[in-house]
Amino acid sequence: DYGPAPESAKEALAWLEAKGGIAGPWVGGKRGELRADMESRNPATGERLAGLTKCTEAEVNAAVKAARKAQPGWEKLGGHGRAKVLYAIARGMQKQSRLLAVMESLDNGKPIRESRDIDVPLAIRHFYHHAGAAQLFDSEMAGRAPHGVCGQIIPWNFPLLMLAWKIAPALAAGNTVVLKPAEYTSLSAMVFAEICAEAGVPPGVVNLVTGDGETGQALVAAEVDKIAFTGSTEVGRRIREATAGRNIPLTLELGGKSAYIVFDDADIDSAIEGLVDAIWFNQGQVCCAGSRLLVHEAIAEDFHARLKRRMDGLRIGDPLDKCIDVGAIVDPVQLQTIRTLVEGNTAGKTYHAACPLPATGAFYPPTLITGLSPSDPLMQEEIFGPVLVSTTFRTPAEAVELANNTRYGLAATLWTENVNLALDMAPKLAAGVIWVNATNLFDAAAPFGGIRESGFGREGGPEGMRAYTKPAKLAAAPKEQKA
Ligand code: TXE
Repeated sequence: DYGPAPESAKEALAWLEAKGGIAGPWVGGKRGELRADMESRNPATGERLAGLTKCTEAEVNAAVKAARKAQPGWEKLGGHGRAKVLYAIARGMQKQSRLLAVMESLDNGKPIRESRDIDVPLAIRHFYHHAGAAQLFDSEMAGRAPHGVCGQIIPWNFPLLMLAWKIAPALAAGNTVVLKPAEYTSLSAMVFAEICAEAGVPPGVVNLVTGDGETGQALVAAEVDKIAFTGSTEVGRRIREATAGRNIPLTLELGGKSAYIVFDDADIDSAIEGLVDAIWFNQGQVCCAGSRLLVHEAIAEDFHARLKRRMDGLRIGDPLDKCIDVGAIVDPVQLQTIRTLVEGNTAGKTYHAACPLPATGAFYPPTLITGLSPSDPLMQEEIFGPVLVSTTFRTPAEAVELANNTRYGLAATLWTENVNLALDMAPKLAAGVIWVNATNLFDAAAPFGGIRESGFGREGGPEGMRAYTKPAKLAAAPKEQKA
């Protein structure tokens, strides 16, 4: 039970106040300098939640140094030793799950139902899974060694979950990390740092540097041995350019415009519920959001009519209200980006859900746009908001062609009762993840990642673990022979 909304918020805000009201770096097992260079606001109300230290290049380098110092000891602890610590982190997160969920919803604007039932439990599961992976490291990853110090940069849409995706496998493999949370959402990382200290994570094994893109740039330029990034395709490209010529392993998880394909034999009620999850989960701010609906021409009219009725019934409002389906957009700037994209569009037909919006705060109604041509910018560009675009198809071949007509390739969803059709379609779709009669399913044991401009590398599962290792022979080579 998360109690009445104002009570939960009070508790989280009191926690922040007790910590000085500033989210700052966590380096070498201690909080670094707290300065209110920037600030974090609650997007649902506009209220200031905390100040935020924007870490300088010198502070980033100090964090990398702390991670470097701690790495050999962490590696020598061995898989079983590291597993004990990872289990302790997972247990610590379970104990603090209420604080984590409320903090996440305050900071990001996502419905508490989602942070409580999805973000936080999945993040915890990631640590449990990787505790197991650490235990098996010496037997299953024989001949592999950690990279050393990993620089990790994460976005604001799943602050705690992305932190878990990055930190858990890196630690399991014997790396130490310097992670930069996104500027809009650093508060759950602050709670996480304290959980690490209580769980007995040795100082310097986990380091956090708060800040914006400039802090991120400093981390990319620092003496790290691997870089993992999740965020926009544009920044991913810049990181690739910045690291070109440096022999450094890089994984990028970037944007998407994932197709959600509904055939005429689909279970329509389920397909509509799936679509609610695909595009209105986390206000559509999901890299693999099913943001492009492709629906069979024979059922399109009826499908759109039923979808609109369902949209009208969505409840949008205070993220801390347990009955809310759709919360706030992460920041007014992001809200403006969505508005500009949708309102600048003159083609097709736009439908905004009739559900009432709160009078203030960064809210945007669930939106459906039909009748666009495949080359229309809204059919091609990631909107990263609660906006679904829809088009129709006649044959499976046409569905494949439309689905693949994008520069992205993160995910795709197929909805049909004909399993042979699904099995025939799946390999033809240019996407890293394909869901059949389901959507947005994630598991720590299953690798996740994209192709094309959605990035490269996998997170989760054995592939994800492997990305945090290299051949042990290379690790043992003298430094000058490494490149
Ligand atoms: O992302 P950025 P933004 C997409 C989505 C959204 C758009 C912009 O379309 O509308 O990106 O969001 C750090 N070197 N996605 O601007 O800038 C930054 O501080 C190193 C998709 O918020 O990519 C943050 O920690 N780091 C996406 C992180 O990169 C830099 C999730 C991501 O921010 C940097 C988020 C630089 N030069 C946005 N510049 C997904 N795939 O899930 C910024 N950063």
